Amino acid sequence: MTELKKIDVARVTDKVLDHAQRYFRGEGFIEIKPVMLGRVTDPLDGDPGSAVLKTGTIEYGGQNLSLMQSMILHKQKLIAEGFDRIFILSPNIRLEQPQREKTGRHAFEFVQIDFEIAHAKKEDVFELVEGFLASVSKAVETDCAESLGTRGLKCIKAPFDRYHVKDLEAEFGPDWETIMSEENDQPFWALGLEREFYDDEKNNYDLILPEGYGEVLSGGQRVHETQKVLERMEAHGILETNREYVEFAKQGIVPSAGGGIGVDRLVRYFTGAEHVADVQLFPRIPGRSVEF
Ligand code: ASN
Repeated sequence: MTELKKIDVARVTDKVLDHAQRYFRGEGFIEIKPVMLGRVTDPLDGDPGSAVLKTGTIEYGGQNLSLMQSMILHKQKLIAEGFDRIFILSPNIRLEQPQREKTGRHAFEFVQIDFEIAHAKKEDVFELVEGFLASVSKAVETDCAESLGTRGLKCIKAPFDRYHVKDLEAEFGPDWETIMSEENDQPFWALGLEREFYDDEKNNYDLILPEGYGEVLSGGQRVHETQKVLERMEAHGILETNREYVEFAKQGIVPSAGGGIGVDRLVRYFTGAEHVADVQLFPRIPGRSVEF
């Protein structure tokens, strides 16, 4: 494959973002502006897929504020306030361990298409995301042919297969994600992963891209029973550090489901790039120094 030019990466990224905004609006969502600092953020607790060294913080105006690791808690707050279907092009900072460079898909600054649906179940999310992936891949193939060069994109066919992680682990061992991703030529859902306190243990999911590109979305039906939320937070040792969320939970969480789609990961798959660094105009890769 010829070397990917920055302008080609930018064109494919532009197409993905443009399509996402059209698609989600067409499905009845409204776009919410991102927040980048919060009194709380996604603690990324209990998710073996995450390996952050620490949460980035700044002190300002006498307050200690966290850099947004994901807007999940803010999405839940809006849902509780009566919002129904929301999405955000959400910039996140995750100070990942330097070894994450080797995965080819970890960046410490990235944007996700983060969405949440009030009173939804996992099947609602599957249908929404399958429709998005099938249509965005067509849009990229048609409108970005020049940028894709010799990269032959497989036609994405919905619905995607669904597997339980327990079964995948039993068959392939702890490396199931890599093995299955490499063996498949269609995306597939993995269900029931070990997760952060806010995700239902049984009804959470990852979407894994084919051809070795790995995870592109994580999400779940959210735990909404106050008692259960508090128990899970306590078990994860994060009750004290998330007092504001505890207060929110006590007032009542509205059930919802959602997820976040990593934009760079999707663009990496579409372009066939070797590393996510190759699809970031200003690469932010764990273990590498920032150049500009
Ligand atoms: N955006 C994801 C979600 O909504 C959370 C994450 O990025 N860890 O579940």
